[in-house]
Amino acid sequence: MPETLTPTRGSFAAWLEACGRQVEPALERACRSTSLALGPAKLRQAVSHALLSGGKRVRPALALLACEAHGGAAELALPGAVACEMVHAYSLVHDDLPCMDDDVLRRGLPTVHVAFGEATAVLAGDALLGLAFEVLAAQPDAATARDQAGLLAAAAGPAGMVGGQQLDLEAEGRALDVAGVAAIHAAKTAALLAVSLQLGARAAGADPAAWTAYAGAVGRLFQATDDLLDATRTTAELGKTAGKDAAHGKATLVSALGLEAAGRAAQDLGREARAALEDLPIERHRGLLADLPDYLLNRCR
Ligand code: GRG
Repeated sequence: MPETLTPTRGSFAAWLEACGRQVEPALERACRSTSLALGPAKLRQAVSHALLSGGKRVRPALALLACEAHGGAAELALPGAVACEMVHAYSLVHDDLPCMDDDVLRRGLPTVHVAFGEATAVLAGDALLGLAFEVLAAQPDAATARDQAGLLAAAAGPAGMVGGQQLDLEAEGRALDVAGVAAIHAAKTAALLAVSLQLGARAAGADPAAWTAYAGAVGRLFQATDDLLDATRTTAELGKTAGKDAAHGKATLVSALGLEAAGRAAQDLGREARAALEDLPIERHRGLLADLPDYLLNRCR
């Protein structure tokens, strides 16, 4: 059995930190070893700004965790981990554009369109999406690459993240009920978080479908806590503009339920995730996966 990245400590925060030591160099390597290295200098800089300027790296950490949970070596999951983070970085660049959420601050730094101009920001997002699939395609095992590419494309596309963003835009200024908000969360945010776990499972040769319930609940919990953070934290704490959801009339868990009930709904999602964990056919890391909902419920950025 391969050595684990960390012992099976129950703290997801410690896991995230340990993963960073593998993920950050892998992201840097991907910038050097893909066709990005052949692109124009300004585009390379904009992509690097989007991809290498911090971030919690939750999606890569989930990919590595699911792979190890099935007994696979963490590095087997690195291509999927890098691909998910590239899609995530692209979504943030496009989400921050003036035609979308129009934000100037991300991870405590100017957003890509502020630093490099709007047109280059659009192209940097486009480049990151292509690079994600380039990274998957470069894997030696063709069946893994094909399966992971299909899963990631579905999660990122019209029935997943991009479709969720469309629903999110259409919901601005409208009073959605909690089911409407949950549908947006499932597509806009949960799909990519869930597929991060699923790509990790596939890297270990396991069936990604087994993760559907746990991963979906964790993904929706992630956006639920994002809604709560936006309503309760400061811009300095978040490294991105706080209070934007209310200012833009966004349909969120907080707008649908109020702050207290939104907190309770988030707790319910945590319970849903822990219940789904019981059914996962994994060999290890149950403690870390059980701690993940608590990490999300207690995070402050
Ligand atoms: C295709 C033009 C075009 C636009 C697409 C896909 C898209 C725009 C937006 C995706 C939706 C989106 C940005 C959802 C937000 C998800 C979310 C909670 C992001 C924050 O993730 P964290 O907290 O961020 O992991 P860090 O900075 O830590 O990586």
